[in-house]
Amino acid sequence: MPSITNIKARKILNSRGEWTLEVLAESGDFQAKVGIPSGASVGKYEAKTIEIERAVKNVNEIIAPKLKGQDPTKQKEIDNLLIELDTTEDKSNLGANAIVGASMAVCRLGASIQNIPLWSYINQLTNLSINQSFNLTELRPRSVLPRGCFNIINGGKHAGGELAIQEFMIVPQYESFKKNLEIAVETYHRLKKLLKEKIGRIATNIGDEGGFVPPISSTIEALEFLKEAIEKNTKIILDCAATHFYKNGEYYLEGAIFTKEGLLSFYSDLIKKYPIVGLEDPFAEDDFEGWEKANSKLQTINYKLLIIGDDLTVTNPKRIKMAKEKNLCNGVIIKINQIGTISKAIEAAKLAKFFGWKIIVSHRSGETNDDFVADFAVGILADFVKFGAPARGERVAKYNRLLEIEEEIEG
Ligand code: 2PG
Ligand code: MG
Repeated sequence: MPSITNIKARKILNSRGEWTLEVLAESGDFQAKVGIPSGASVGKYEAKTIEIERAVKNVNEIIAPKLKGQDPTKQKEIDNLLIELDTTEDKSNLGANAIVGASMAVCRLGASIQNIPLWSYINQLTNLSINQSFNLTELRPRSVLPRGCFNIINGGKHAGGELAIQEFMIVPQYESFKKNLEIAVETYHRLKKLLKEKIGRIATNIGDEGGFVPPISSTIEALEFLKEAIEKNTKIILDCAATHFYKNGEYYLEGAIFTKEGLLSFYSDLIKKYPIVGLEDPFAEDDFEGWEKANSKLQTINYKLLIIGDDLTVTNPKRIKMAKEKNLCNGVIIKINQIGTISKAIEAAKLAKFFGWKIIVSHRSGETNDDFVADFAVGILADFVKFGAPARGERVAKYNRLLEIEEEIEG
């Protein structure tokens, strides 16, 4: 039986110039390293990230002694140990950043010991833990990779601009990941040219996720730019991140105050006018009434419309179940660090799949060059990924890895 011989954390910088964690796991000659992402628009119900020095210490002094000697290929047992060691519901004792670092590093170590690609190893973990009653036959590996959602205009907490909507994502509709990436890149450059011609060079500055930050405050104006830049076979998904412009039952955007009904009709006008196929976090994380309205009324305009939980569901099986019971969404963002372990993130994704929802695996706005999340998305058979714009090193690392996996799978 292989056993963990070393776990060690150190601090490194992320894409926003903030300190984050790098965790190394070793088993004899095998080594695996991961870099930990962190969010800026963080949901209230996410597992809690703690201060970096404490997180490093917790890995080195509390987690490492406990994991040494354990079998790194038993991911679920490792993750259960981490959860027991922390004891809190929100991972605030040891820190979600410390726990997820150990969980991801051990996962990558397991793949390298088994000498298989990380995506394939994660696919095994996903299949092995299938609850028979789910009957998820589609969880077999398939050759189609997730479809990319490319965030090419940045607003909200990811930018120093005036747009309230956080992410304007384009979703080219071809089968091949490579083709979709090519289209996204062409569109990105077309948009850059348009912004420069119509507003000036200042409009081509970029935000945390590599999308442009034009000096405009109108959602419609941003969508008009997108409409002109995209080709016919490209759709749009918006991450509204509405929790972050919500206060005391009302929504503050574009210099106006919206009631729930007002915001709903704002969205329905957008869906009628633009090729929008998904709205992420259209209402605040606790505004269930707004969510329920969005998920029951907006599909009358486009029956395929995805209402996607992120801050609402936080990759937490309990929140996902609650959202299903209340009929709040039909799609879900999966972020490993929102829940803290690989096993729980897989459980969350499988539960959502069982409900018939679409799965979108996501990066965080603060990233490292680690491409773990690309393998994770393929392994759990996500429908979509969102890793930001096709620009900036920490974003393209993930897209480049997907290109490589597609070539690997297709031979
Ligand atoms: C989001 C994410 C990623 P953050 O809201 O979906 O784009 O942002 O990592 O800042 O929470
Ligand atoms: Mg989001």
